[in-house]
Parts: sequence; C-alpha cells; structure tokens
Amino acid sequence: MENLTNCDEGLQPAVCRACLFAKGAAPARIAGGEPLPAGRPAAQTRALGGLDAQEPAPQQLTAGGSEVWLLSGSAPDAWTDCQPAAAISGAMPVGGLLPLFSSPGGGGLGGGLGGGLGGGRKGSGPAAFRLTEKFVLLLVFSAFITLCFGAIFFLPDSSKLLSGVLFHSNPALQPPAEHKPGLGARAEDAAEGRVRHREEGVPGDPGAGLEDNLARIRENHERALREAKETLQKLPEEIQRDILLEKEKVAQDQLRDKDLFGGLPKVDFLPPIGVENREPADATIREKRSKIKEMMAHAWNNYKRYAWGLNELKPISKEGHSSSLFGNIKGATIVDALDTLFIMGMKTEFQEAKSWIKKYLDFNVNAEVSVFEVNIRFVGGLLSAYYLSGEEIFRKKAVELGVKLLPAFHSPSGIPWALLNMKSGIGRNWPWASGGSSILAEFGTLHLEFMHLAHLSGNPVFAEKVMNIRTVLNKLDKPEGLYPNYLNPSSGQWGQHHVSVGGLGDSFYEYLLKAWLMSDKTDLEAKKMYFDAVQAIETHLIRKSSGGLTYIAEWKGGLLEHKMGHLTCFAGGMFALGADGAPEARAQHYLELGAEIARTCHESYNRTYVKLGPEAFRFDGGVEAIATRQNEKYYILRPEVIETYMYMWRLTHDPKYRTWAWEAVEALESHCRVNGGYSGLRDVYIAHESYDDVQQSFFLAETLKYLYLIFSDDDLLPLEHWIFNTEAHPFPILRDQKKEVDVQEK
Ligand code: DMJ
Repeated sequence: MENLTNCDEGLQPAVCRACLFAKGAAPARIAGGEPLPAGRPAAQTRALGGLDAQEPAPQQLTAGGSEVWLLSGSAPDAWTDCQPAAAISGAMPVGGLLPLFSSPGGGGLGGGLGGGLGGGRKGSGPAAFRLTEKFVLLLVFSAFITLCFGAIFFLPDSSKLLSGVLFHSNPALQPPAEHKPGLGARAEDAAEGRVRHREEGVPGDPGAGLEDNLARIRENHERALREAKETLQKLPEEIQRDILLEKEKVAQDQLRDKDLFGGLPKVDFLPPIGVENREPADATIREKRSKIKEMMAHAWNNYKRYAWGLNELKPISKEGHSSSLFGNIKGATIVDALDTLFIMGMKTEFQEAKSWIKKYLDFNVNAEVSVFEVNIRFVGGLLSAYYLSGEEIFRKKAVELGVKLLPAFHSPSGIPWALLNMKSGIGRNWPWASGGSSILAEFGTLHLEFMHLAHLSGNPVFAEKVMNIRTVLNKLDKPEGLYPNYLNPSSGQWGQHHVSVGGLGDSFYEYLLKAWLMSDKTDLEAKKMYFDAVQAIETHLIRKSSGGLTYIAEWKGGLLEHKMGHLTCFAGGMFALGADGAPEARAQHYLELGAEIARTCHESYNRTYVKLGPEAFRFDGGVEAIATRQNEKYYILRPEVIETYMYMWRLTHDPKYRTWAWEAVEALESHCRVNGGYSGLRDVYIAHESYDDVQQSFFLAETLKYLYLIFSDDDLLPLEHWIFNTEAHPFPILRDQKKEVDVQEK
C-alpha cells in the first residue's frame, strides 16, 4: 500500500480519482454498482468526490495493459507517483477495469485468466483448464473486451466516460467559471448556477462539462465566422452604427449593474458663477422682481397643496394633471422648477423638491414617453440643479435617465424615435408624422443635454449618439438649404418638405447655435450649420408685412404659409444671441433682426384683449399678427415671447424690453392667476375667462425664470458662462480645465 500513499495525501482529488480508477477502484461503477468481492486482502474502501472506490492490493498483472494505460493516461506523472513497481515497468492492470478477472480471492474467472496470462495466480492454477477450455475462455475474453471498447466508443453516454477518463484532470477543460457561483455571487445567481448545473449534467461529471465546453467553443467560432462574413458585406456607416450600438450596450450594462452613485466618475464640482442673486439697486426694479418671486411662490405652493408629486397642477379643479408626454414618470413640475427655486433663493422649497426627488423620482416605468419632453424637462432640470447646487443626487438621476433614453437611438439610421417605452426600450414615432418620420425639433434638441451627460458620466456614448445625428444630417441634401421638419429614421431620408422655425423645427436651430456657444466656441461645425441654416431661413422664410412687421413664415414644399407661431417667437432671442458669432458686418444685422421679431411678437400680444399672445398669428387675409382661426387663439402660459425679451434686454439694455415684460406680468396676474395657481386661456381675444385649467410645468421653469432674469442684474446667470437649454435650464459652458480655472480666478 505504500505506493498509494502519495495518492492519498499529495494529489488533487481529481488526479487521485484517476489513480484509483486505473488501478481498479472504478469497477464499483463500471460493474453497475455491484459490490466488490468481500474479504480481499489488503483492500481498502474510501469515499472520494461522491464516488466510493475500492483499492485492491497491488498485484502483478500483465495482460492488456497498453490499451487501458492509454485510457488512464491523462496524468502519467501522478500515476507514476502511485504506481506499484510492476505497473510502472509496463504491466497494465487489466483487472483494474475488469474486477471479475482480478479478484485475488481466486476461484473466479478473473483469477483464472489473470493467473493464466500472468502466471502469478493464487488458488486454482492454469493447470485446472484444458487447452480447449483455455481457448474458449480466451475467445470469451476477447469478445468481452471488444464489447467493452465498442461500448466506450459508440454508445452515446459512454463518450462522457471516455472524456472523463481522458481529460478529467485537465483544469483548462473544467466547466467555465460562469457556471460556478463564486464568492460574493448573489444568492439568486448561485441558485441559478446550481439549477443550470443540474440541467447540464451530474455535478462533478466532468465529461458533461467538457462536452458543453467544446460545443460552446465550436458555436462561438461559428458565430464569429458568420459575423465576420456579415461585417464584410456591410457599408461603412452600418459598421459604424453597429459599433455605436455595441458601445452603448456595454455602457448601459455597466451603468445598470453598478450602483450609479458610486459608479460615476469623480467630477470636480466647480462653484457656479453668477448665482449670488444680489438685489437690484433700483427700488422699482427690486419691487418688480420680488413680485415675480411671489408669483413663483403662488404657483409652487398651489402645486404643492393640490398636486404634489404629480406632473402638473389643474389650478381650477385643484388637482393633479397628467400629460401622456411623460408616460407615468412623475414630478415634472418639481424637476422643471428646481433651478428657478434655486436662483430665486427659495431654499426651503428647493430642499423639499430635492427630498422628493431622492425618494420618489423613478424612471423604471412601464410606459411610453416623449424622448424630447423628458430630455428637455427632466434631464435638463436635473443637470441644471446639479450645476447650481453641486448635489450629487441630481447628477446621478440625470445620468440614470440619460441611460434609459439611449434605446431611443436604436433605429437603422441612429436618428432617435420620438416615443420610447422606458421598460422595453422599444421606440416608435408619432403616428401623424409624415410617413413614420422623426421630428427635427425633437431629435435636434438632445445635443446640449447629451454633451453634459457625457461629461458628467465620463461615458462618451451620449456624445456619440448626438454627433451621429449631425453626421446623418450633413450627408443629406437640403432643399434650398432648408431643413425639413421630418426625417425618416429607417431610411435616413427626409419626409415631407415642410420647414418651420416654430413647432416641429424651432429648437433644432436653437441647439446648433448653443452647441457652438456651449463648446466654448470650439464646435465650428455647429456654428457653420447654424449660420448656413439662418441664411436659408432669411432668404426663404422671413418676410415683412405691409404694416412693417417682420415675421417668419412656414414653408411647405416651396409655398409659404404666412403664419407665425408663438413658439417661433423664441427666434428673436436666438438671432440676437448669435450676432456675436456672425461676421462683423452681419452682427448688427442679426441684433436688429432679433429686435424686429421681438416687436412683431409684442404686437401679437398687444392686439389681443388680454395682452397675452395667441398660439399662432397670421399675416394674410387683411390681418397682421392676429389669430384668425379659433383653434389658434389659445395661450398656455408659454415663455417664448418673454424669452426673446430677456435676450434683447441683456444684449441691448433697451428699457422697452423691461416695459414689455412687465406688461406680460400684469396680464398674467389679471387673466391667468386664480386661487389655485395659474391657468392657460382658451381665447386671448375675449373678455370673459376661458381657463384651460392647466398650470404647465414650463411656466415655472421658463416663463417666471425669464421674467425674473429681466428684472435682475446681468450678473445673475451671465450669458458668457451659462447656456439655457430650450426649457430655460442653465448649463455651464464646457471649457477645458485650464481655461476654466483661469475664468474662475478672474
Ligand atoms: C417648452 O417646453 C420648450 O420651450 C420647448 O422648446 C417648446 N415648448 C415649450 C414651451 O412653450
């Protein structure tokens, strides 16, 4: 037994099992669980890896060794360590495989054969058989051996046995790690691992694992070949898109699986510039500004009282209002209002909002949302709140939501879908949009937010997504240099040739200009796209009425519709803001163009009964700046006209803009303020109330914020440092680190 000592002590269980197997221990299994003959000398029983094995005393067996040795040859060194001398010298313990023949107790068939062939048999000797008997026995024995080999090689299950014998101790061929729940694995994973293991084979059955491994390797190779072939057939743009998708998937997986808070890279939070909020020196202005703060408090407190946690307030019904734009994400007013509360110094309210966001803001909803609306209000609101306050919760939530929006880009062209199911990640477009197209103003109004998401998450996938939109746009021919409102995300081609600087087109142009400004004027491609687009707009869309009002018409396949939307009124501020980047000779022109649009929009307000403007106004049929259709006469607390006043005030300091802004404040107080907050109006041309009973979240985010800024000093959120997204959420200019330090020091 001393030769087995190494086997007992020094070898790995697997190797040891091979030793036992080769030396005759395994028969317990091979013989179908038959107990081994009792009373054998020097035999011992032990349990190993669930396999009870008997070790016979070493014997000098000489027959059939080579084949069997081959079978057990996976660990020759180990075997050598525990071989009896006779076995090492070339003898193979055939009896190891066939206990019947190796029973040392004598009397049996094995004893006879072993003795006969090897000459060392105890008990009845070879002489006990006659020649014919020996011959018959030899025949039977050969038939038996043939049968065994046949079984090993050809029966389906025996291949496991074979591989078990052949490869058992090769660690490289052990089942892959993913099937073995390791330390720290989650309980569910461990359970899953066990289940899978059970399905795939007997635990500890290495043959099954090996087969699986080989099958997997084969499968992987075949897949790799298939993919390589497919890739070779693809266009470069398709390959590019696939790479983006793959990167995004990886990013998503990483971000989803990690604790996002801990998972986000460290970002040095730079104290925001221009949030000191000094009181204006002029007492009248101070008073006006505090009136606007009071309006904000009225809107907020009523929302809090009647609709807390819901998206918006119904100020007449005094209950919550839910728009399908947000699916069942909640708290639109809270997130949209955050930065306005902050800059107005409404600290308690800001803290209330923050606590709600921490506890309840949840994006894991099974509902379809508008990607554009969720981006500009929720992502935008959270980003601004982070940049103003430095509170990590806002960064975390913004990135979390950004990740949830990424599947919207899963379209053949990479142009995002308008609507996205937040749970399934399935996108689609508005059913009314020209032939399944995406909308220019929607997919073109992601850039600022996504650039900041890339910055704050350290993940370039966000930037790549929006830069790809630009790549697609730049490859397309533009009719007369204009951008149609519709683009099909599947074909990557324009839909109907309708062009608008108002609804469906508006903030696409705004974001080109602001992308350039927000990049610290380094994004020259955006600048060029903006100025080229504005030039085409001036040539084809901008007109002057006979009464001298400049307006921006809509273009439908070459024909002009002489209508301007309330939404289009933001363009006055945009033209003025862009003057800075125009060639010197044109700068004044753009400032004047901004002023003209501001005047026209002011006229649209002034020509109503309530002194707030309609949704759209026309310059045909003998009217100017007046809505002629009933369904265009409403006002829903929109900000665009006041937004343009704000830019014009900041850029020109012409007092008329403060005057016009104050007119709007008075009109809001007279016609939209109700006990329960502020309501939109169904008709701005009539004297009696026509409330629509909705306090839009953008009233707090934009309308009141722009009003407040008009009556603040310019050093509150200075335009050299902040870019307002299209929902009036301020984002800092993204400067390189060194420049940022210089700016901060100044
Ligand atoms: C806001 O949500 C944004 O300003 C958007 O760009 C257009 N519409 C509303 C306000 O009118």
